[in-house]
Amino acid sequence: MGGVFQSIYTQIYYFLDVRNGLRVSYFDNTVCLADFANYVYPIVRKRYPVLSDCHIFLFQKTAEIILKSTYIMDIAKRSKSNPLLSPSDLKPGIDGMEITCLLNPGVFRLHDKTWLLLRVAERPKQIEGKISFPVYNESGKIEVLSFDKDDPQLDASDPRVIKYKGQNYLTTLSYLRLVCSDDDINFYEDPAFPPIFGQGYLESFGIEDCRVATMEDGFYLTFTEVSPVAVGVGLITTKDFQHFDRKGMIFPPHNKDCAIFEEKINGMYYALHRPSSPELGGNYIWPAQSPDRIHWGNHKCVATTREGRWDSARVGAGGAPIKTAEGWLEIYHGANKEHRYCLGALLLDLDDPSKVIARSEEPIMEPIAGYEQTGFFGNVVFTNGHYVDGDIIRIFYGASDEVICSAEFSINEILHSLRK
Ligand code: MAN
Repeated sequence: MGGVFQSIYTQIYYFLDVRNGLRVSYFDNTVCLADFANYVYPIVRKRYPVLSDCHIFLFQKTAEIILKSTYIMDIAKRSKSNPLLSPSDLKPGIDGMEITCLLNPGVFRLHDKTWLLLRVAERPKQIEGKISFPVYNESGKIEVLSFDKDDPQLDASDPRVIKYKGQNYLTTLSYLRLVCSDDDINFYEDPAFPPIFGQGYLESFGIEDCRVATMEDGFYLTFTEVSPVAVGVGLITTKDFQHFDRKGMIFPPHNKDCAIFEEKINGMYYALHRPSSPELGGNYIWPAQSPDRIHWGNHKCVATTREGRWDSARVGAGGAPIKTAEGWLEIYHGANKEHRYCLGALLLDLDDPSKVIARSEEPIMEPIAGYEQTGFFGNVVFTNGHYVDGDIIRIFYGASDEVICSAEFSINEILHSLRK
């Protein structure tokens, strides 16, 4: 019997070899701990019919302990309808362009519907041997720039960004576009709600990854403004998503991933943001305070990257922090040096969000589904929007920087994972 268990354990490790992709083929792309039971135990039973229920129970417990203590902490329950939206589901919003990617939506509830403020990335149909992409020119009109792919001065190793003669450009131009749904699965556009395009020089390479804070005096939209001189955080407010008040850049470069807390704490507004300090420091999460949500101060650092871990290269806030009995819960993204983007959780003090109560050791969600591993930029799960319904957080997320998906977390389950 010992030999049988020996090989079962070998088998567990074999199944758990997530990092070389085996898990995907064995687990039908959407594994979580519960699925593990459904997939693995029947196989073990079939292969070792001699095992009694008691052995299987022991096997199950051992497997769970190994799973919890080693690799799999992915506790996201992905929608069976994923991906919910792909580039071909919408018509391009800019004349002469194609939609290349749908990414990272802001999320809010309005008129009993779920709304996604999608980031839509467009570019012209690509011609053999060239890289062409749109930018806004000085008079605010779309202009297409084009480079020869074999130009020795061109660095096009990253599908998202190119470098030419020392200047960085984005390979697509992003803007924000609304879709809504009655069932969180089928999303459609309402022509009464206009898209939001970049405006002015600081948005001439587009606007990206909008967080929507639903506050008592309206919606606060924070997004990345990209231009030849900077990446910073812009703010737009609206009460109805039909009329918009543009407040300009509220966190200067280099900064992004800004999530405003949806209520005041001790009379002050708070936000998480992600300044970058590449020479001394890095890409870390910082809370800041504000009397009015436009002027921000009292900056502190709450989460740095962790060498050798899943979040070793960059971390950034997701959607608005969620108030729980145990603290403000923030689902954040972390990427390693290979640009593999996962999600983790941070728990911050209810009275003072610059105090960290707990942080995920392992990701609570990893790119393990096929649509999360392959696409415009593979191995990415990235969220900046959700809504909360009791214990459930329904996140909407960009997978592989190409398609829009959704998944659910249990708040209790996340808090439990943080207590270990
Ligand atoms: C950056 C941002 C995101 C994007 C990820 C992965 O963090 O540009 O919009 O999803 O990279 O490419």
